[in-house]
Amino acid sequence: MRLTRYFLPVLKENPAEAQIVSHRYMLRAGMIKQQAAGIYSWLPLGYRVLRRIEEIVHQEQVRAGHIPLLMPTLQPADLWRESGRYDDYGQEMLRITDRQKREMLYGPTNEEMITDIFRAHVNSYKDLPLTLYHIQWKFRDEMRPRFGVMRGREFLMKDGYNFDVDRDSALHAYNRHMVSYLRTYERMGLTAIPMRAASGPIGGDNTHEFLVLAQTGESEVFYDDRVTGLKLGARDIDYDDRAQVAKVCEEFTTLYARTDETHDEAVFAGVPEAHRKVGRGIEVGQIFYFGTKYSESMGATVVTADGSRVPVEMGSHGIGVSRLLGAIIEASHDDKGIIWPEGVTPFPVGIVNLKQGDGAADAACEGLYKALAARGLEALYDDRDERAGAKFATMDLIGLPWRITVGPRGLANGVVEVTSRRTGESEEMSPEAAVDRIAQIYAGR
Ligand code: 5CA
Repeated sequence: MRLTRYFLPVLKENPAEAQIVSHRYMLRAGMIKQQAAGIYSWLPLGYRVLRRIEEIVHQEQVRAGHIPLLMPTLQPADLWRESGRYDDYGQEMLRITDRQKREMLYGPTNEEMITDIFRAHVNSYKDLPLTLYHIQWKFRDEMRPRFGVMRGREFLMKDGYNFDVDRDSALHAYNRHMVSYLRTYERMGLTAIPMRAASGPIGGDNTHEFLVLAQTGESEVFYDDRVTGLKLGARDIDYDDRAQVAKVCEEFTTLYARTDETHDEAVFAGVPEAHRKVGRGIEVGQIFYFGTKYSESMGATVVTADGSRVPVEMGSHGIGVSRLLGAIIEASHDDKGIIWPEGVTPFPVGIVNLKQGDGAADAACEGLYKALAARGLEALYDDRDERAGAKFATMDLIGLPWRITVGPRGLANGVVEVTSRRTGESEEMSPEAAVDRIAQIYAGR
């Protein structure tokens, strides 16, 4: 993408309404625009990151054997009357009446609708296990929408629902989600710690939240700091292997890590003092096992091997897709701007032309741009007629992890400069070597 042809409405001033760094940088980098309290347009740069995050979520869900579909944002109120949640949900639910005077709502979550789909089409244990998920906009009329996309009213969520014939299978589905989430967050450059949590309006007795440690997080968290060193890494997971999946979950949930809702001082006191930490965290996901709460009230049953009919065992599992942009920025920035992890960056690399209009510099930039494209890498080429300082400031603000700087002086010696946004370190090399270097960094992504 050539910057002169792009739409990147960068702000020079700090927007007064933004209280936390991620919100500030998302506005300044021209990623989002507020349209109403807690409701945002996703401008091209923000939309690219959002799509990238969605893609990673999809890949890891499919890898775990879960199946994507898409349910609507609007739902009939009657479904929610069946589960009893229509009245329970209170003012957070946005209620709408259509022209036929039918009561509708903008879905805050989809347990009822997915149970309705299930009961219409599945009848036998032979069709199980089944996990369906979607990535869809939700609406919750939050009392205090704030911090930009962190606590929006309209927000993008991945929500998945497992259907199993018995409790053990449903717990395996729970564990599968935990492991797939660990991998999802790691690919985004995040350490998200599963913490024992409370279930709230979703219900159920087994639930974990995934928290990214950050001073600006809304949740108070209590943990043994050795959990922050756990990594799933590239280990090979067989999602059908119940024992293996359970073992990974055990590894990640044995050390003390809880939110204030489930915190227990007496148990916490058992953590060696040097490792006992109290901090704040951003909740980027939550998984629930709730058994037959919805299947019983809504009549979603299956015939078992012995011919009896039982309500199906369920759980639901969410990732805050739009919130993740804020969480990633909170975890990865400096005073100049965002530092995108390679996994989610809107563009893999930026090209800065120090002297637009100089024949050699322009030709070298074009050459780099095309050579990168041929390797499947879309660079953001700053081809504006601007001072070098302004170009660097824009690149630093929008946070592309790598920058190639091209100027007449370097070119006279046959080199360009490759700079890491994270470390600030630069290295001179030939344009060909620069393309190889960037391609190598992103190989296998
Ligand atoms: N049905 C279940 C799981 S599918 C559910 O709704 N879970 S949830 O309430 O925990 O939401 C899932 C995730 O969505 C949360 O972990 C959080 O990351 C994100 N989320 C929730 N509310 C908001 C909000 N107002 N703004 C942005 N993200 C939100």
